[in-house]
Amino acid sequence: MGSIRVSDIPRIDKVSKEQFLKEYYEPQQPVIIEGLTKGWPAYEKWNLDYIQELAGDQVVPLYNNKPTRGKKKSVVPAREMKLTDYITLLKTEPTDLRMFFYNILDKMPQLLEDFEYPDLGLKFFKRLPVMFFGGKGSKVLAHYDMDLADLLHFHFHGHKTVTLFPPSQTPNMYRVPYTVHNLETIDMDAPDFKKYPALQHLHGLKAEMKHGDALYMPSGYWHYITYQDGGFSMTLRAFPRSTRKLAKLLSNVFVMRPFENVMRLTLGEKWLNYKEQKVLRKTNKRIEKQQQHA
Ligand SMILES: O=C(O)CCC(=O)C(=O)O
Repeated sequence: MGSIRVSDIPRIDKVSKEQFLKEYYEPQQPVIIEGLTKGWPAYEKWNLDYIQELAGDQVVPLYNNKPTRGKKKSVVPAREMKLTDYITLLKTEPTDLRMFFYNILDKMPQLLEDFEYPDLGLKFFKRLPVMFFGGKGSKVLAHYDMDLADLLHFHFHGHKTVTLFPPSQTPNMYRVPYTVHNLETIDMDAPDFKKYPALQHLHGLKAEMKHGDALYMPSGYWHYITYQDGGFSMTLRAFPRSTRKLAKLLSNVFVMRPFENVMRLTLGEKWLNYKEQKVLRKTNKRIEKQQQHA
């Protein structure tokens, strides 16, 4: 066992549009902007009690930390619950139950009055402001977003730890073919370097996000998250503008994902095992060769 090398994600209080574009967007550098939400009503209002009051009656799909196996689609809820009961759980005990990609526009439009799209030069896709909820101890598997959007990720209520890796480190992440996540058997907090030697070559960026923090996650960045307390976040996204990334976005969403779901539904476990063994073998062979030539 070991631990993955990390440095701190830089923190700033404020940033102008020009400075953001030059120092963060163009070089694709993550940053936490602490002051961005301070003038928003959300900064004062958004906590678990407020969401419980606002939308407690909704029945919501919840996902746990266990990967879906066998002849099932890649993303299947573990259970459904009334939001009010789920939030009570978040406030009172650890749970691995999470809720994700909950569209504010469709599900909690009142929240739109509490925040604004920051003027940072990003062209936000305003149809998709989405929320994520997690219980104390819940984990989000290392992945990147298949739409390759530049993301502004805001956290509310409590703390969570976020670790990022740039797209250039994908060869050492053990990405499962036809997906955007890495091997589910890897524990990124206590990685087994004997079994997964490529992880020793990673160098991540880490931060503990607190209420109101805004994290800029550049396009294609891997993120791995552990909730330290029950809490929630909101992500605003700006789709890529380059033709190469747009083509990749379309192929991820309309070719890769449907293909993966068909293979899962027809071959199930056989398909999953084949892909997992393939990435493990291929990555470890490359690392072994590198070591022989070092
Ligand atoms: O914080 C979470 O629960 C997940 C966030 C995430 O994966 C995202 O914004 O893309």
